Amino acid sequence: MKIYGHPKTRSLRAVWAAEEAGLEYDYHKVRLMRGEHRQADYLQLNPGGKVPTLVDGELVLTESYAICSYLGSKAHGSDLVPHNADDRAPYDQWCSFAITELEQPLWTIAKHTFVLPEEHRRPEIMDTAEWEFARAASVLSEGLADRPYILGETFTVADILLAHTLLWAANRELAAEQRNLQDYLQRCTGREALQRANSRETGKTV
Ligand SMILES: N[C@@H](CCC(=O)N[C@@H](CS)C(=O)NCC(=O)O)C(=O)O
Repeated sequence: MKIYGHPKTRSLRAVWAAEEAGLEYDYHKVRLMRGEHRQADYLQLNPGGKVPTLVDGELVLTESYAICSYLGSKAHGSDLVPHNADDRAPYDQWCSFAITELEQPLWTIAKHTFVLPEEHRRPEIMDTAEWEFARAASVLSEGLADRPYILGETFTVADILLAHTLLWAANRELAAEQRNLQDYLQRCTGREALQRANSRETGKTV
């Protein structure tokens, strides 16, 4: 199994999931600054020229949410992805919330700061995006309440997506102000699997 990624990107989600799942994989760094994600051989795997990408035998998978869910389901005996429909329903809800509600304002900020070509950037969108992020964070805070993880006692892939997105916000000085979200972020980022994932991506030992 091979994971294509780059430090400080959404590929951390995939590597974190692989580490939580205890799976063996090769990590292949796609040097974004050198444009390796725009080269023909990489575009064959990921036509959008993005990281992460997962290759597992014949399977080529893009989209961090799909990759994390696949890796979690592949981990025998783990609860990273719920097995029954009743638990799977809120799991899907919070995974979707992470990528469509919580992440989107951050992605808007990133796009209009450094991702888009300069002529397509609209700096005036920043206030709206920050306001949207704050609104999504308060929905998450209410949903989490006083539970350790979003589904309760069990850490799942939904926590990887949510915590990675909160970490992304904190690194952009948009830390969620709610106490329960701060504790949640600390709890999730304190996991050893994340430390291993970080060293796998950066090559630095912890
Ligand atoms: N929806 C995709 C987004 C992937 C994405 O946009 N990745 C960024 C890094 S976080 C990327 O590869 N950017 C390179 C580029 O757009 O040129 C996912 O969740 O996997």
